[in-house]
Amino acid sequence: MLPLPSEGEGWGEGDLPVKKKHTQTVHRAPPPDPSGSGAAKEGLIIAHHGVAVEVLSLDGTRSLVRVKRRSGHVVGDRVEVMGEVLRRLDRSTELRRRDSRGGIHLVGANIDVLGVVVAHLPNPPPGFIDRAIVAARAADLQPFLVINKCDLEGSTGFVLALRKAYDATIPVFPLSAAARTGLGPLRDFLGKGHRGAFVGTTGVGKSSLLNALCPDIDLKVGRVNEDSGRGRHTTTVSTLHTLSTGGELIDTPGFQDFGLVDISAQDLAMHFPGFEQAGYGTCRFRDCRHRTEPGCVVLDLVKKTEIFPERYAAYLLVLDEVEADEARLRRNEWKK
Ligand SMILES: Nc1nc2c(ncn2[C@@H]2O[C@H](COP(=O)(O)OP(=O)(O)OP(=O)(O)O)[C@@H](O)[C@H]2O)c(=O)[nH]1
Ligand SMILES: [Mg+2]
Repeated sequence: MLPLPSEGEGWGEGDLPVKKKHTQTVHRAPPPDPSGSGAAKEGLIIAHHGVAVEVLSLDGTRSLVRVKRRSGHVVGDRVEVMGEVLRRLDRSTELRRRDSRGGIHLVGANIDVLGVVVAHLPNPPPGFIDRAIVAARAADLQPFLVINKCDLEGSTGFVLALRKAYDATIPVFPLSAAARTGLGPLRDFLGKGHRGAFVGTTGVGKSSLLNALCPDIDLKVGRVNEDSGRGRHTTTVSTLHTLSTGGELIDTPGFQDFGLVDISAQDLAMHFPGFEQAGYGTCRFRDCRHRTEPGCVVLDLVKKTEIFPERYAAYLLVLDEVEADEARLRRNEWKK
C-alpha cells in the first residue's frame, strides 16, 4: 500500500505504480528499439504515479514509463515515448496551484476547462472558489462551478448563495453524484469536446462524480468525518477519463486549499468573478488596486451595486493575500 501523501508533499508521488481497477492491461514500455531506428510513439499521460506515468498511445495501447520523482510531467501532457525515454511535447495550457505550505503543484496540462467542485459539506474554505476561478482564467481555461451533494439537507441556501454570486459569470451545475441527479447539463457541457479537470477540497465528491459520469470506471471514494465534516484524501493519483457522452475529465487528489501562483494584484482584478463589467472602463490610475483610489471604475460599479458588495468584499479578502505574497517576494529579493 502506498503511504498517503500529506498536503504539500507532492500528490500522487508514491513509490510504486498503482494498478487501477478500471485500466485495461498495462504494459511496460518496450526497451529501446534494438534496430536503432528510434521510432517514437506519441501519446498522452493519463495517470501519474510519482515515479511512473501511464501513457495512452495514439494507437490505443497503454504503457508505464518510469520517470524521476519530480520530473515535472503531469496528467494531460502529450509525450513521445522512445523505449524508456519520455519527451514532453509543448503544452497549450498548464494549471498550477500553491498548497498550504507554499509548495507549487501542477494540476494538469492541455486542459481547456476547469471544474471547481464544492459541496455544502465539507464547506469550501473562504476565497477558495474565487482563487480557483482566477487561476483558471489566468491560465486561459474556462472555469465552471459544480455544486455537489445537493441531496443533503441544508444545501438549498448554499446553492442559492452560490448562484447569486456566480450565475452571471460562469456555468454553475448543482447536482448530486450520489443521487445521480442534475448530471445531464454537465454531461452536455463536457460533451462539446472539452478536456477538463476537477479541483476541490478533499471529500467534496470529485471521484464520486467521475464514477457517476463514467459508469464503467470505479474510482475509490472516501468517507467524510461526520464530526469535522472533512474528507480523508482518498484519491492520491491524478487520472484522466474519457466520457462516453463526449469530453475528457481528470480526477485530481483533493487538497486543503487552492493557493494562487504568480498572480499580481492587476491579474486578480482582471479575472475576479463578478468584476467582468469593470473591464469595459479604465481607472484613473493604471496600477489601481480598487481600494480607495479616486476615479476607480470598480468602486463606481460597487456604488451603483452593479458589482455586488459581497463580491467586492470577497475580492478584498483575496487582494490582501496577493499583497502579502508580493511583500514576501520583495523581502526575499532584498535578502539576496
Ligand atoms: N450525500 C452525498 N454524499 C456524496 C455525494 N457525492 C459524494 N458523496 C460522499 O462524499 C464522500 C467523499 O467522496 P469522494 O468522491 O471520495 O470525494 P473526493 O472529492 O474525491 O475526495 P478526495 O479524493 O479525498 O479528494 C463519500 O463518502 C461519498 O459517498 C453526493 O452527491 N451526496
Ligand atoms: Mg477522490
